[in-house]
Amino acid sequence: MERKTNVAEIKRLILEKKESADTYHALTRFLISKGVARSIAEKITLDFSQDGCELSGLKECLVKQIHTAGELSFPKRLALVGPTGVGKTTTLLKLADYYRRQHKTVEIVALDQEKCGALAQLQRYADEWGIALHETLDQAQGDLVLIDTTGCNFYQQGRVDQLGEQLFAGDSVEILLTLSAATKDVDLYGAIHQFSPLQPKSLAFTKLDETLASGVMINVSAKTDLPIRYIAYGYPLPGEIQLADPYVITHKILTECNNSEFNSIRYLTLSD
Ligand SMILES: Nc1nc2c(ncn2[C@@H]2O[C@H](COP(=O)(O)OP(=O)(O)OP(=O)(O)O)[C@@H](O)[C@H]2O)c(=O)[nH]1
Ligand SMILES: [Mg+2]
Repeated sequence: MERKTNVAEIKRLILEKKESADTYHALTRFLISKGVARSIAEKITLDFSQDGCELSGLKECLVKQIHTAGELSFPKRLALVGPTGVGKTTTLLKLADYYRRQHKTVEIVALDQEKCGALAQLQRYADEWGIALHETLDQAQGDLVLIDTTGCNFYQQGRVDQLGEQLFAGDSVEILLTLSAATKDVDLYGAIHQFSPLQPKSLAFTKLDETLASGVMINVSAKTDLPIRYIAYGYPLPGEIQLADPYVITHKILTECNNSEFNSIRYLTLSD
């Protein structure tokens, strides 16, 4: 029968000073079960063992792998682009609320004219918060102009170029590539590759509440150059949005979803 490992077991092994294959194996398997790619999990485990297997050092071994972007500079025109349904519009509204609470002047541009109801949703919150909503880029101004874009099937020829033409017609716009943490690694890399002509500066990860494998964020950080700027979770609005912090992400990976029910689900991915 598959032996179940979790962070409690790893702690026990370390505290018993079992600096043996058992501890390394348990840690590697635990990280893989959290969505961390095998090669990266093994690297973290090696790093951990070279640091003397101190439990306090484990966090640092993960933190080192996560690249974050820090706060935006203002004024900024920020377009949320990404695959369909990942939470671009929702995250835009979370950001509008987050920054208006910090007394930034925020305006919204609704470029998604395709999705039924998208404009009405934005209008509702713009009215509630008393912020301007535009349907084109040229009129928008303020500390932060947030631009909602149409979801893009990035594997479909021409879709990303079309979006680029729409976004780069006017003043300079910074691209925030928005991705769901509940997406397979290969499609996360696919999105990063396919959207690269738009030269995104940073990433927002959404739907952290809808995955047991938030370790994919480590994979993306380790394998691509794009730093993570925001993490978002929860619905309905206001939900939760935070500037990405490697310690917070590490804490989530190590400690969340470790109860027995979630462990049984996650460990299905490890059993043959
Ligand atoms: N649980 C959870 N649901 C979310 C989150 N963000 C968005 N959603 C939900 O995901 C669905 C899609 O969200 P949207 O914000 O419309 O996504 P989008 O990327 O704008 O979608 P398109 O414009 O159609 O490409 C909605 O049902 C949202 O409520 C999140 O962080 N957690
Ligand atoms: Mg949308």
